[in-house]
Amino acid sequence: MKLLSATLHARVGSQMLRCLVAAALLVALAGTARAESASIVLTGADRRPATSLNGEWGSIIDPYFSGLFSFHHVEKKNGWFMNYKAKPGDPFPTEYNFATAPKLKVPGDWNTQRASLLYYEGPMWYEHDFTYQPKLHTHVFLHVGAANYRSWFWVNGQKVCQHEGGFTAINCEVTGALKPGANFVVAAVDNTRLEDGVPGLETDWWNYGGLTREVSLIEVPETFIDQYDLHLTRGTDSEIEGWVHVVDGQPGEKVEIEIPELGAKQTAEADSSGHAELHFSVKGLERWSPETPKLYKVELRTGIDSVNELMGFRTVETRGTEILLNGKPIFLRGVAIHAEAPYRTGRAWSDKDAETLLGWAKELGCNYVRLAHYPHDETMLRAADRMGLLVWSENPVYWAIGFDNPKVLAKAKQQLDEEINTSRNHASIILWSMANETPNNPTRTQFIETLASRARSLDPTRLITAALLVRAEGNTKIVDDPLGQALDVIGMNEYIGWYEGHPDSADTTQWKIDYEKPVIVSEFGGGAKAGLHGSESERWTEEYQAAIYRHQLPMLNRIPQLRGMSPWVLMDFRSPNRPLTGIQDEFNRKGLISEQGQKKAAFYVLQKAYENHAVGKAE
Ligand code: GCB
Repeated sequence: MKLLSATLHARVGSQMLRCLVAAALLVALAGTARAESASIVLTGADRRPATSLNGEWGSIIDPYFSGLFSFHHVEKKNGWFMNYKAKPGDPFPTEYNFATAPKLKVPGDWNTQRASLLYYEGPMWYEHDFTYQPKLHTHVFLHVGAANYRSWFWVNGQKVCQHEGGFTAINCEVTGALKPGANFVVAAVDNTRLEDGVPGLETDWWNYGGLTREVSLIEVPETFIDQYDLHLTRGTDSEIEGWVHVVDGQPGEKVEIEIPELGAKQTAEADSSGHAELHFSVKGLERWSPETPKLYKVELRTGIDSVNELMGFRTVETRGTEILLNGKPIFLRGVAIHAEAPYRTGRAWSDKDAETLLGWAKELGCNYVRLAHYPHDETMLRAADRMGLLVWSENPVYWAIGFDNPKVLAKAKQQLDEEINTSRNHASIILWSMANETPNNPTRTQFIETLASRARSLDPTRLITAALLVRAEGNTKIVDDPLGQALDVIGMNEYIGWYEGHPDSADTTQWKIDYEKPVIVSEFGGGAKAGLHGSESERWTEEYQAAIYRHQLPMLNRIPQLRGMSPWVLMDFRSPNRPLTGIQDEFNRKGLISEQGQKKAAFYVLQKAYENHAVGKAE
């Protein structure tokens, strides 16, 4: 790569000269190269023209964290790996070389790319060469869809940012670090589980590490739109409201929104903080719903910056124990989904992965999916918008994390902010879930209440939920977790017939739910190995799993507030908690479909129930 770009430059000398002049100008404009800056949120990053940095990246495994935190090395500063090209006069022999190191595909977790990395938890170094020609009056961001779990980035040896959180996008400004011609980016990604991480030390999914989502360079003008929110006003079918935020604009900077198909055009002025409020009426709007997932082209402009969005408009609210979509009660026929890639396994990230997973949900008869247990890739949300699937999107607060640690709260808040600010324009998302199955104690309750009010203040247009645990007294299941007070919709998980009793235990189960709020049974289910057949009383057979579903459905109908369900889970997924040889082989087998796409008997039980509207109040 380096050689190639050098020859290229020799051949196009005059172009090179132009580049150098441009670079000089750029440096003059930017002052000295910018110091490391925090990652920012770029709403609709996937709608902007981008230069892909996907492909083969050199990779060096660093199990002792030597590159990050080496104590014996003179360069004690973080990241000695990043300078691997700056060798002249180096007193040390080169002990690392990305050019000769094995490659990893980006995007992609490392675990499923090399057998020796299946269980690896620790830092991995990545390097990629690219050519770039700086442009005047342009900010450039290194966009990383997600890197699990902590990540550090350098461009041409200059640190550009670091990030924590494995499921939200990173946007590092790299303008001052780029140069004309050959450039290189180095990333350190560490998937070590942390006691003060979110999630924490224990989960029931594989801790896939690496640059798991797409990587690109995004260029925006000097004055640009970083975030926006447009939605239909609750209680109306023709009022659109929201805001646009402009970076580095003048007070009074004009913002324009156009929805050509509706003949709607609206302008607003940004205040001194770059915030422009919008509110306008449209005629003839077709509202987005699972039956009519109508998306409009929306153009957002300020100065020479523009974002071409694709958006649906709908409202969601609760009334008593109802969930109303566009003012009408809806029952959420759903299924829970992990970001496990169908067929090839590993972390899902592509359009194809999204189309396969959500295609199966549609085939099942779903109008809704619970995207567990962390924010999924933007491609999933775009596909849900397109295919007409309502979405529950979840912050990775899972099981027992460090609820008493303010650092953990700050991390959970940061990931929630990133999730909401990135994904708030997807019509498909109706629920923000704060957490999954957390222990009932006051410290936990306060922690999650803080998140819930944060989510409400960021986005008052959606419903707040969490998957609660259920307790039992004899045959009665009780939902009285005080956290329910902070939620608009109560999610709850139960495993009758699997972790307790038998499938027919559901026949005699009674429910006592202390909240007059809509309830979603966010999980139920049981394991089966695809192709393993036997009697209904034999665990792990498809018949046993199907029996769980058959007995659950009438029981669910005895919950008066039941407004939705998302059985666990659409597809088998990899988890180190599931070692049973010959059956699980490190896969959670509660899928209705195996990771190789084989549908199990329970798939058809649920499909039939959804087809016949056999569960839930008729809409
Ligand atoms: C749960 C968790 C989910 C697990 C599932 C199971 O309650 O929310 O992440 O995978 O149970 O299979 O036990």
